[in-house]
Parts: sequence; structure tokens; C-alpha cells
Amino acid sequence: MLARTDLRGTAPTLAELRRALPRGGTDVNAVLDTVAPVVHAVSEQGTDAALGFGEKFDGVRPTSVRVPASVIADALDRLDPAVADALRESIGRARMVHADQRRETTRTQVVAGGVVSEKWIPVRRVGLYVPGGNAVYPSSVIMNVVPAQEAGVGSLVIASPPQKEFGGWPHPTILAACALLGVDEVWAVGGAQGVALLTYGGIDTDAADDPRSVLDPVDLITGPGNIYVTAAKRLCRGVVGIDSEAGPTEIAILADDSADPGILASDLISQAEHDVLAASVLVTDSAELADAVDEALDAQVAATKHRERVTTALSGKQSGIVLVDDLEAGLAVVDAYAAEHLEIQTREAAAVADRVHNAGAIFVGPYAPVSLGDYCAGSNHVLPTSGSARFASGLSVQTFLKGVHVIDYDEAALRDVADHVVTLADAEDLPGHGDAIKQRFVGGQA
Ligand code: HSO
Ligand code: ZN
Repeated sequence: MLARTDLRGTAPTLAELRRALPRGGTDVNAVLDTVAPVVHAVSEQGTDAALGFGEKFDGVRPTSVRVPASVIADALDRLDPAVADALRESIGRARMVHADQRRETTRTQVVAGGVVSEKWIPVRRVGLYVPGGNAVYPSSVIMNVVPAQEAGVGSLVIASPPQKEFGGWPHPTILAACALLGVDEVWAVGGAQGVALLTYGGIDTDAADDPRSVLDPVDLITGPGNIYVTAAKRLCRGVVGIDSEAGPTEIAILADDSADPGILASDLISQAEHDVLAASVLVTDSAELADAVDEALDAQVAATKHRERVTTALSGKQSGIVLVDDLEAGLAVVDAYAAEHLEIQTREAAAVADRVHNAGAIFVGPYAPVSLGDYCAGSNHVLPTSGSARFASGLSVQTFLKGVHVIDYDEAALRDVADHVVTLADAEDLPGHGDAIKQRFVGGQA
């Protein structure tokens, strides 16, 4: 079922390795021209334009952008108690991990009388995009909201597409998750127009709770979406901050012959289940294991609920088995691939995991599957995709903080370094910079 890339007996360069590895990808550039007029219209006309596009593209117009408080409360009341319990558990564990990520102010005494501090200020207002359609992921609401709240973000809004079958409001499970998290501002707007409305704001003339409710623009947008949402985020970037451009999900597994093929097959299927474009990649030095995983996949895929989607994902060019000579070569492959999720299923898995440089998140050993991280490990599941784990991190408290330097020098400390500043200013032919120093001292002399 999985295509094979056989690297045994070869010594590829990094560039060759990157080319040889299975990889998919979506072409966001291809839809920029379609999305640009939508973003432009919403930036000029606000809410009316956004609702108009929603009606045109998705065939639904909510009675107001702002979801009434009663609709959110009702969604929680009707939520299956077992789901509510599991969501609470997920929230509690995520809070524990993310609370530990808070950053203290650093204070550096550079010289006597000269101090530079760095303080971490939360972004004022954040918009969290939550997709609708097939992918109803209350867990992703948790993974976006918890780090923002733990960072101290004071104002949070969730935007999610209106759904015809739910009276023009976002999916009730999404609304229930908002209620459990204490988020009371939810907008029924999605797609590129949703991202644009978060960016530029508007007035919600139809809001049930408040007839002229202001839709305040946000400073940062996080959360995944389809290709149109991603294109809109790319176009709005700069006016607003964005997290990263989320591509289809990926799992890579580095395994040796000690791994259980049945477990590997089920983990490969678990992420293939998300999307026909999802990538599942096994890297191993054991051809016998590769054969056994292929066999296990045949049996398990036939029995899985979303078998068509899974089969398409597993047989796509983005998925496959990479055969390597040994663990060393396997580590080079997983570093070159830089998977969103990397499982280590080898002997001494923790020591091997310690040697990985590039992965969005690393799952150690047979009892830490990606599904655990998706819901209840406490870790975040919004992670860098498409190889961006070489330079990017998953969502965390840090995503929602800005580091600001505070420079506090007294007269003696400035005088002490004045000559160097003037010299550097002259060297850059910016004498006005030097004059700003001289001006502070008697006679304008440093
Ligand atoms: N594996 C997905 C997140 C997710 N899984 C949500 C289940 N629900 C991307 O990390
Ligand atoms: Zn998942």
C-alpha cells in the first residue's frame, strides 16, 4: 500500500535527501487572485461584505455575526456529558503544560546605572479561526485558546463558519468548547471573509444581544483553515499577525525491528484519516518490519471507518516507507523531513528522541501515540507542517507574547559609553544620532 524509497547503500547529500523523500503540498499562490478581492471588499465595507461572501460561497447567512450568549449556553447544555468530561480533562492537562511556559521578565545590569530588561506583554486581542465543514475539532479550539489565555491575552474572539444545519450558527460542539473555555465572543463567519473581518473589524448591525455591537479588529490570528483561509491569512499578514500557514497533517515514524507493526500501522492510519492530502511516512532499517507494516495496513485500512480517505492519503505521493541502512541514516532522514509529528519506536527510544533536531513534536515509545498528543497529553497539537519544523515551533504561550526591551540608563552610564555611540554614528554617516547624545551634556559635548 505504501510506496517505498530505498536509500540503502546510498549516501545522499541533504539536497538529494530532501528531493527523494515523499512530500505533498498545496499551492496557496494558485488561489491568491481569487481571495484578494474578498479581502479587499471586507477591508472597505466590513460586515456586509463578509456576510455577502458567506452567502455566495456557502449558501448561508447568519442572523447576526455575533453568536448570542443563549446559543452558546444551549450548546453546552446539549453536549454529551462524556464528551464534556473528556474536553474538561483535555483543557486541564493543556493548562498545566502551558502555564509552565509563561515567561519571566529578564533584567540585565549592563553597567552601574544601566539596565536593560525584556518584558513579555500579551497581544491585546486575538482572533482564533476554527474551520467548519468535515473537520469539527473542538480539540483545536482548546489548543488555540488555552495558550492564549495562559499568556494573559485579555480579549479573544473565535470565528467559525455558519452552518445551515445548525440554524446558521457555527457547529454546536465548537460553541460548547468555547463555553467550557470561558470564551463568550464567537462570530459566525468563516473562509477568507472571516479572516478579513477579524483583520479589519466592522459593526454587527443585527446582533441579538446588542443591536450596534462593534466587531473589533484583532492583532493576531491563529488557527488552521482550508486553502482560501490560508491565502487570506497570507494576504492579511502585516496588517495583522498570523501564526503559521498550516498544511495537511503529517506523521513520520522512525522504527527499528523492535517495533510492533500493528501499532505502527494504526498510527499511520490515525493521521491519514484527517485528509486525502495527509502524509504518513515510516522510516526504518528493517525490510521485514516494512513488509509487516504493509500487511497490517491492508487489514486495518479495510476495517477503518474513513477507509476511502485513508487509502487516498496512504497511496498519495506524500506517503511512503523509507528504507535506510541503520538508525544513524534514519535520524538524518527524519531531520531532513522535519515532520509535524515524529514517533520514535526504537530500542532506547528516549535516547534516540534526544538526538532529533527537526520535528514539530516528538512522541517517545509505544505508549505515546500522536492521538494522545492530539487530545489529552497536555502538549499542543497545532504544530509546524511541510518541513517548517526546521525553523518554526508549535503553538505555545510564546506565540501570544511580545518581548519588549526596556532601556533604563542614568546620566553617568550614558556618559560612560557616549564616545562609542558617537563613533558608531559617524561611521554610519548618521551624525544626528551622535548629536542626540552630545545634546544631553554641557555644551553639547559628549
Ligand atoms: N492531528 C491534528 C490535530 C487533531 N487531531 C485534531 C484530531 N483532532 C493536527 O495536529
Ligand atoms: Zn489528529
